[in-house]
Amino acid sequence: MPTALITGITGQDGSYLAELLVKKGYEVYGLVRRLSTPNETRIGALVDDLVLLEGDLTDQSSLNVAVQTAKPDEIYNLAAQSFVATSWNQPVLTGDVTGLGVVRILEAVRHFSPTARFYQASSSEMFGTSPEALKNETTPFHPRSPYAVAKVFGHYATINYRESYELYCCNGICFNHESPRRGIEFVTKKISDGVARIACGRANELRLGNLDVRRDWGFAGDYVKAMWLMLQQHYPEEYVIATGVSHSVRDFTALAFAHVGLDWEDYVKIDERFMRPAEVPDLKGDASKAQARLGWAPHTSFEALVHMMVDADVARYGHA
Ligand code: NDP
Ligand code: GDR
Repeated sequence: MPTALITGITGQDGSYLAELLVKKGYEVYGLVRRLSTPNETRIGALVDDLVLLEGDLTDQSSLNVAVQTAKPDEIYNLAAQSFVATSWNQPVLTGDVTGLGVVRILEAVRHFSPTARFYQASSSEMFGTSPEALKNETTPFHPRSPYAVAKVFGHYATINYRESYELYCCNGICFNHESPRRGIEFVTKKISDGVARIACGRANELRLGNLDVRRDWGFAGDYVKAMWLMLQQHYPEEYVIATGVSHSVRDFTALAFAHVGLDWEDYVKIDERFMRPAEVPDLKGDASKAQARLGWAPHTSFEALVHMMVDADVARYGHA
């Protein structure tokens, strides 16, 4: 039975990846940090199939112990301060967790499990305002937030440990991926939740920031399959994971409201509080390398994703 260790198992991607690996017959360990109220809602249905270990990406000794305990064949480093907007308010913490945290877990791998294969959750945010319209593995980075800067650090640390110590380390450069399990502060979930609350009579407006911004949105359930595939190859490499199509926040909003028979313009208000100090206007990825080498392709359309998220929130609140 292969063994995997997932940091960030309580997050959106961690929960989908844990499900995938349990289904494949893995013994799955998850790193969970101490919180005053445990946050295991996303993995609640799976908890009997997992071994949860206490640890934190800011604490080297807890990572060492987690790696020594799990003795993993594969390590997926998904833990991060992952909300871009928060990274301007907490830049030091973001750098510590999202950037230096990668080096801490790589050090644990190097010393205690050097044959383990390591996946780092890199991000399309690293491309920022890089001028190429369609970003691929050779596109230069121009990060635009403390979060993206930290991710660039983690990305190159991963490559550097591969080159310095011959570890099997790779980066998945994932574009935005969403699901009904997305955290409430991210724009897609904020919209699907807001639409459901309005449709169910619990709210009468939705406040958003920049509606012109475009993102390449896919379904998280499709993206975790690519993470697993990256660790099954002969050689560790970087892969862009994306759908190749971008839509605006306005497009997402219009489709979500239309799904419950409402016109978004009757409910949406622009709120300066949700504008960012430096924005990334458009992100669109070219996943042709992943398609050719991993046989990976996204299976969920933009429309299906929006409908899935709205339906899940409407079901949660009652009836539309
Ligand atoms: P989430 O924000 O849903 O999950 C983040 C996870 O990290 C949670 O389990 C959280 O724990 C954990 N975490 C946060 N801080 C620490 C810490 N100090 N020590 C240990 N664990 C910690 O993120 P996603 O699942 O959406 O994303 C997974 C990874 O992929 C992240 O690294 C993100 O930056 C990256 N990424 C995500 C993309 C996306 O579109 N979803 C795209 C590209 C990259 P807790 O539950 O306790 O808060
Ligand atoms: P992002 O996701 O920053 O791309 O990072 P988010 O959903 O927060 O923002 C997407 C875009 O929407 C614009 N926007 C708003 N965003 C939020 N959160 N709230 C609003 O009200 C709002 N209005 C407009 C934002 O300005 C932005 O341009 C996500 C995270 O998962 C990262 O961890 C990951 O690395 C990247 O995706 C790829």
